Amino acid sequence: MTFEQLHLKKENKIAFVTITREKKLNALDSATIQELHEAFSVLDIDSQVRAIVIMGQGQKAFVAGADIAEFSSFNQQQGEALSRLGHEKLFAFVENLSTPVIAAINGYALGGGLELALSCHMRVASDNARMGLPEVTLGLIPGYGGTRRLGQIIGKGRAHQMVATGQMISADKAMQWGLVNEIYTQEELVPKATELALKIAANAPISVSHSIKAINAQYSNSVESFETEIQLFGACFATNDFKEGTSAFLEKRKPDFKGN
Ligand code: DAK
Repeated sequence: MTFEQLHLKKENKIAFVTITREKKLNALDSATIQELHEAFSVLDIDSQVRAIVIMGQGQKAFVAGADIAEFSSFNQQQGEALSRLGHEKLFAFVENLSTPVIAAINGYALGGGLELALSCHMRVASDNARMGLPEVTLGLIPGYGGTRRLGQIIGKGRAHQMVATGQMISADKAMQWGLVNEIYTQEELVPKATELALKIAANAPISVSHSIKAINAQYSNSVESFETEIQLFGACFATNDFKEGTSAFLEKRKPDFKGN
């Protein structure tokens, strides 16, 4: 299986998935989302793979968000439809895999990038990592499950703060808030994530996969919350502030939001 946007390696029952759009800070475009879906689908049924580590290429970013250039011209229907597709192909898909996925956050994890990490079963980070959901600075809200999963992991009040300010937090703060399980130096990050994966790989695979299902079941009693997010996210695409926010980013200037 060959990929254009990913690199895949398997070693000692661990699979390593690296997103290779380093020049765009590994931003998630639809081709990358599709490839991730294919890679995770294949790895999840590979009996030789007991845990998966995902990271971004380079030292700067895990994933700096969904690809703003790709969605800046979308309308409400397109925004809503693509949010739904993203949930199915990647975000809910990863969360519900039988194989545990560890996000090794090696730099920026922003917007859809942080949402991808939130979908993973565990998160470890390098000490230079910066995490945030900056969607409100673009005239959007998180559209890939962030409004549900962030609060589940760090608590409602902190989730409101991160989403409403759109500000990034440091690796230290993320550790303090329980957003990541461990922090390591950049050099240590992948070896330590591998160590964690190997500990999981030594355990009974069916027990591990059932434990994922059982833990997820405790948090998924409200299917409607994703539907609410999808519809409100789509509605943002009908606003002038969304056009202003994404244009300002692409034109490298500050947005001037008018509230309509
Ligand atoms: N999308 C597209 N390109 C991006 C990008 C992104 N999210 N993030 C970075 N890049 C590109 C930059 O445009 C630049 O490209 P060139 O100009 O070199 O061609 C290159 O990556 C390097 O970035 P910078 O030059 O900006 O690097 P700096 O070190 O100066 O700054 C930064 C790093 C991470 C602070 C900055 O790049 C930044 O603010 N990036 C954007 C962060 C962000 O707002 N992320 C998006 C969050 S919103 C959707 C579903 C979900 C979503 C949207 C739609 N649909 C279903 C339609 C989710 C939205 C989000 O994720």
